[in-house]
Amino acid sequence: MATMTMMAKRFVIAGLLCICTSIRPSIRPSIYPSTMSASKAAQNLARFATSSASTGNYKVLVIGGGTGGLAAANQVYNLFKSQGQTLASGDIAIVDSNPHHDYQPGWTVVGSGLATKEEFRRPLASLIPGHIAQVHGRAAAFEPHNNRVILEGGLRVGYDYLVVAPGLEIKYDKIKGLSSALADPSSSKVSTIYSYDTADKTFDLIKAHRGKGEAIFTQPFGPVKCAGAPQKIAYMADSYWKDVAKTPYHSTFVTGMPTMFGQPDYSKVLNTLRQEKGIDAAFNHNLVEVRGQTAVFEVLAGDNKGKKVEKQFGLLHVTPPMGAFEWIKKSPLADAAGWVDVDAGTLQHKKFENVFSLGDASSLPTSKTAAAITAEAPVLAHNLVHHMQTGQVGNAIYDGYASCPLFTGRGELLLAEFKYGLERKETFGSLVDQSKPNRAFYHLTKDIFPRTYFSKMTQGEWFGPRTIFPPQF
Ligand code: UQ1
Repeated sequence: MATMTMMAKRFVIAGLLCICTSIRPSIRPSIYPSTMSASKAAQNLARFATSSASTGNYKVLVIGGGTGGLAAANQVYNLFKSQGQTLASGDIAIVDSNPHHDYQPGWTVVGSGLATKEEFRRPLASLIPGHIAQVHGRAAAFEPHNNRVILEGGLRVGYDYLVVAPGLEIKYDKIKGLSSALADPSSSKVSTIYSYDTADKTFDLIKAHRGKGEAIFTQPFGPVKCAGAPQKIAYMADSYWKDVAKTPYHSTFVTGMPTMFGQPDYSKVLNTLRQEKGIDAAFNHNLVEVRGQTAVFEVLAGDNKGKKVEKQFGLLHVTPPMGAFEWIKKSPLADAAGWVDVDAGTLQHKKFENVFSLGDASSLPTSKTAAAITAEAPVLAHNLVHHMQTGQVGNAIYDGYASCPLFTGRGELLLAEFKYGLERKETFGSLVDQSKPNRAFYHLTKDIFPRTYFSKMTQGEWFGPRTIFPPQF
């Protein structure tokens, strides 16, 4: 009977996964109600169209061709189109000098030896449709009072509306000795899945590890993108050594944070899971130096606060500290921590009404994940377009939805989903217990999401769980 129920649940989830991948969510008018007549809207648009795109003044300028930038640029374009007011080719531009776009959630899969890093890389230009321009440059400063962005090299680009989505900076240099240890391809036993360059080195090290010395997996104190990834790779390595290589090993998760995960329910589950797997842990221990095969940690809390602890390792997986880009930090757009200071609900800048932000660079007090973008981008697009058309920000409110699909081993994944206030907001919660790892979610994340990402999400045609339950703005 229990098996029957499990089979029925699996059947329902499999059905839902099919729906997820087969629905082509053409922007439904019900999601984006037109609030004014087309002619009125055209007049308002003309008010903002200060000069043609070819002179370098764009109606909507998007900083960053990453997950947030691509989703936002396309959703703004698609939204106008759905209202019968197609923007001219080049009215929207994306500023990015990167020749590539990487599906970064895939790097855990690469580090686990289950895919190559090339599978998750595309030429950036191939993801930017012809009607959206690409400015090949790197933003270096903002002049929001003049509606201008300054690029490296001094070029000034004007805009009517600005979307800031350049991501965050990985601060390798905050850990002494880390950069050189990572760069060393052979002798060093140090790697990270947080970089295209070393994601595959991670699996090389895991494969070569024969239990000689402790395997240490670190997480820094402070925000990092995909905050579950530091422990995901520990579980995937554990699973490889236990089930595939069948080698003896001893591994430890050493984190600068006080708990396994920010959301307390999932944190409890993950801590139990970690203990069951026999992975040791040290909390409030922040990696500060890598010296040969010695890792130095600073203790951040408790009786030993401020003390340094040294640990020898046979393998070290580092999650480097991360933070806002310095050029954003010193700009008028930044909050005290350097994030782009936007309203947590509307995604509009708190001081400059024609500036919006989403993703890792934003001050949104939620997890920095690709899944969060699925909920942020439609809110941003609706509110920005409404402002272009009426001079008032729209009424769409982001609830903080973010998700962390946590690989807990080969063939199992815990789908953590939550919103502001760390309240769980589970898509499949009425069908399955999302506080337990599940094989269907493993395949959804490993096999289906990457395809959905490149075919739909980067084109502004994917709304995550909202694809099934469309938002009502
Ligand atoms: C999602 O939509 C998505 O985009 C393709 C992901 O990949 C980056 C995700 O990891 C998650 C969790 C979602 C959310 C969607 C559902 C159906 C839970």
